[in-house]
Formats: sequence, C-alpha cells, structure tokens
Amino acid sequence: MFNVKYALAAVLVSSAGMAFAADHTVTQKDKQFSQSEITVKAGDTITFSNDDAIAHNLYSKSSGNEFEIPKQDPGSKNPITFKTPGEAKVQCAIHPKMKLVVKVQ
Ligand SMILES: [Cu+2]
Repeated sequence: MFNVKYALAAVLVSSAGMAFAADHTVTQKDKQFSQSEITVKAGDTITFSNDDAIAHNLYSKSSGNEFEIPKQDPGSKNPITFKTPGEAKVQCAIHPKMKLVVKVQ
C-alpha cells in the first residue's frame, strides 16, 4: 500500500529545501559577466544566462565547487549549485578575461 506518511515527509523536506536555497542570475553579455563578484550561501544556485550571440564556456576549479560546462550556446541558461563555503573563481576558457568571483558563505 502507498505510504502516505512517507510521501508527506518527502514533500515537506523538498519544500523546506526550496525555501532556504536562493536562485541568483548572472548574465554573460559582451564577453563579460554582469558582475565581477557575487555573494551566495552554500546550497544556492546561480543561473548563468548567455545573452551573447556567441558561445561561452564556464568552469571553476575551486575546491569543493568544481564544475565545467564545455560549451554554452547563445541564449542558454545553466544553473550551477555552489555547495562549499569559500571563494570560487568562475571563468570562460574561450575568453580568459571573463572572471567572476563567487563568495560562498
Ligand atoms: Cu566566453
């Protein structure tokens, strides 16, 4: 039989998670991030929105917050969750001048 108590607990846990994790947006336009620095809380998500007409790359090699999106096509939005407190440097391998510092609290 379907376990109603378990299902309710799962719903409460997932809605609580959504309540505490915030979603931020950083855009890439004219080969620049919309800001050079952003402060988020551990567990928050930054959605990277490529508003350029060219492709970008996105990566971080910062310990605990490593990720890579090899090719981010124009118009695409990519959410990245930052899990580990510290400073994460986000860069574009195609345009090395593009730099964003994410301060994860
Ligand atoms: Cu780029």
